[in-house]
Amino acid sequence: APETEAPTEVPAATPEHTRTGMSKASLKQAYIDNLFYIQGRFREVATPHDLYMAAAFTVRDRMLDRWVKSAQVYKTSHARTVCYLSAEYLLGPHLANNLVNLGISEVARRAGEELDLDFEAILEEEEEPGLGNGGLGRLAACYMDSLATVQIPAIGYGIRYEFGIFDQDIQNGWQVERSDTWLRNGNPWEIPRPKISFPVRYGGHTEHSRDQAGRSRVRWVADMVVSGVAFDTPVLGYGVGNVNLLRLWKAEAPESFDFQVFNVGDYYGAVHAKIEAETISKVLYPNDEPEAGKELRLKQQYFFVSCSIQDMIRLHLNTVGPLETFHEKFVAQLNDTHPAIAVAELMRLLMDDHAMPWDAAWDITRNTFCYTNHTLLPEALETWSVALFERLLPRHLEIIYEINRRFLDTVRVRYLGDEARVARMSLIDETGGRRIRMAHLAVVGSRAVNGVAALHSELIKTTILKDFYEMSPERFHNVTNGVTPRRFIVVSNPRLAELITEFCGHDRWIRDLDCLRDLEEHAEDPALQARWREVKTAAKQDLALWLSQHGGVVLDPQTMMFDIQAKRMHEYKRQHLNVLHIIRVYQRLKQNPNLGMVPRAFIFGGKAAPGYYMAKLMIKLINSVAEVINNDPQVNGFIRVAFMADFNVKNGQRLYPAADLSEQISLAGKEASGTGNMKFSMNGALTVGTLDGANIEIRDEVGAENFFLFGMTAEEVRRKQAEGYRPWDYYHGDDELRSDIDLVTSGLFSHGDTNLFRPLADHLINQDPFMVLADYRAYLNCQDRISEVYDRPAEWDRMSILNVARMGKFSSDRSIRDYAERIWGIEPKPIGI
Ligand code: GLS
Repeated sequence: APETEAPTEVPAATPEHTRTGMSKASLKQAYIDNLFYIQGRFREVATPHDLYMAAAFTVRDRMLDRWVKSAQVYKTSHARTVCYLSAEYLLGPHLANNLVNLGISEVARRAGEELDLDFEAILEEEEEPGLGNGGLGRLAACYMDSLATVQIPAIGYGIRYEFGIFDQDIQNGWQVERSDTWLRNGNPWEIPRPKISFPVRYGGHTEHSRDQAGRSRVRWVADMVVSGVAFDTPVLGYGVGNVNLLRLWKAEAPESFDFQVFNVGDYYGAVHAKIEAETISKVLYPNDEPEAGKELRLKQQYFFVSCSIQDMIRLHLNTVGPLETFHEKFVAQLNDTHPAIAVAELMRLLMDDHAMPWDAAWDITRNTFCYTNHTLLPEALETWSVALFERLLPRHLEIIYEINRRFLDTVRVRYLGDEARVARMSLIDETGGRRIRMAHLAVVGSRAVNGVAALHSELIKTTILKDFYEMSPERFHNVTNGVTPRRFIVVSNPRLAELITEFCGHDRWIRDLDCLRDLEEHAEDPALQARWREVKTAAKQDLALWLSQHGGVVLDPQTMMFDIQAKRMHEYKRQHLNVLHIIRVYQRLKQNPNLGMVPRAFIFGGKAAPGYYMAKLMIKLINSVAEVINNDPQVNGFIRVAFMADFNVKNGQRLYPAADLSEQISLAGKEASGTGNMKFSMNGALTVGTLDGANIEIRDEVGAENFFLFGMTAEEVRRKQAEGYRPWDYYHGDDELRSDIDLVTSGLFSHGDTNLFRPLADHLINQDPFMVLADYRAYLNCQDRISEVYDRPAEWDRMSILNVARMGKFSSDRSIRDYAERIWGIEPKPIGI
């Protein structure tokens, strides 16, 4: 195409230029070409999806250009590489994020305008890969972004689930799950690598023998084999040339048909085997459900771990050479215990396939892995029955037994006669049915163990891993979680990003979030405050418009405080405490319609695990309360309640910018870190929160005076539980509390049905495992204080600005630098543009 742009544009485009050039002209030409050559369409007949695909390919070409260069540098320099092993990656939409990281958002937008494209509609067209449940999976995605940005060579390994986290509909107030079909229309961001594929075996038995040198050898004769095929997604860092690799495995039958079976005539048997193989990467398991009998889940874990370790060994043999230096080339981070079987798998491959003696193999293994714990909740600590292991992974069970035998011997020598300790530390839980403790396997097989926030890392040492900490304290660390400011400020809140850049006088904060401190000096500047408020109100308007179009709730962004709780539905996160506050305000307004109060919109979002009854009932309660309040003209000028269906990354990006108040109200000691707390605060929301997880550090950073604290400390919780907590006493000792709970079961919110919410109320009054009643009064008092401050805009704005200014610590870039320096021992490998 003839070049008609300004002289600064590239000259007459060569094919190379239009394929990868960053000028507006190149982008336009590339877009048209991609629409034509990849989608087989021209502008006039293209569907919205065609238009999106062409945009995605145009962006992807520019990433691949950098990717190839990164791969070359990494390979020739034998760069030490982080392998992040995670069963979940909650990636969110790629297109807008990749445009930002490439630094071409603006020019692409202008190119789109000149092509008469609706840019927003194209972005909306993307289906997000929801390959994770919540915080843990999203953290993995943030870390992939930061690894590339901080220029650390890395591979993220995981599973290419055909169905990610379910889509949530709300019908009659209840959650209804729909299967997520994100791959239905194709995924332009991934590159299939059919030639990078590994066999993964299950079942069968082992045969022990001796080789000619008299060394013992083991052969595992499996009875099922599937093939793991790599699908690669490039992950580009912000403003750098580094592109890392996210390699997700898809399970396939080794051949399209099993010819042996086919030849003896069992055609349908062969087809069945193929289906069984493909089932392994079919669907992501929702968490918060009983683990019982989920054989497929264990198969999934072993599947992606085995493929990943085999791939690492292949890479090592191809580039570096002898496996004795494997741990110098790679460090493998276990994202929770889901990939913990990797410890036994690396041992197996080194010993059985590469004839390495136990001690050498163990040395390498122990120096390769590091383990991150993400939860203290007992029901989330993975164990697998020995019987299941024996059936599915007989060789691994032998290896685990041997690891355990050797390990427990060291425990015995260290703690003479303390057999109770030996039993507690064993990899096998012998109480009840025999079960393998995956966290113990992960700890014993790792060189470093970390929690995800300061409090959580301390609690690990005093509770679930106390014995291990006492034995080797030097292996325990804390790395506080972080989130990427690219996605959670620049992409989701461009107005705020621009305002920050204007007042800081630079945009360095995007890669060095500590630079946000430059805002502090403007915190009381009326000019900034006015603009700050405009930006917040505009985001609230966007959200209000969206909510009114999706679900029909009308909120007033001008007058109402937007009070938002968005996260998975779980009793420990205490959405019901929030609801009790809403009911209290409602009752106050009914008693005194002239109550002068700050109008509030209470907004919720979050999925419940399909099998978690109480969490689903909480969703129903929120929607039922919403229905009554929103339709009551006596109060609905002051309060409204909205439940945003299908909280995912994309919808989260609509919520974070619009929040005035962020609800982080878990029972102290239960939320390992939380990361939503960081996303809200980075977008100028003030937090109402307990001293739990990263809330504590957020409060330390932003200043106690800029944080609304309430509730018991983890230590107070522990003491109260030890003394015997009696929620009944709170219920009877506080008239307002009793009246709020009684209103839940009165039938008001359930069209006269007094049974519907009875299980929830009874559970609170009688058990209340997460101490909602004990924190109720403190929460209400705090909320009253919040309303008062909100009434003083200059004070609120100042607090909001200071929250943003002091969020530097919570960039995932900082977390990754912490890991790199303190845990991995790995240096950046900068690649220029
Ligand atoms: C989680 C924790 O519950 C969160 O507090 C934490 O922020 C997240 C990432 O570390 O990990 N653990 C878990 O099993 N799911 C989570 O979201």
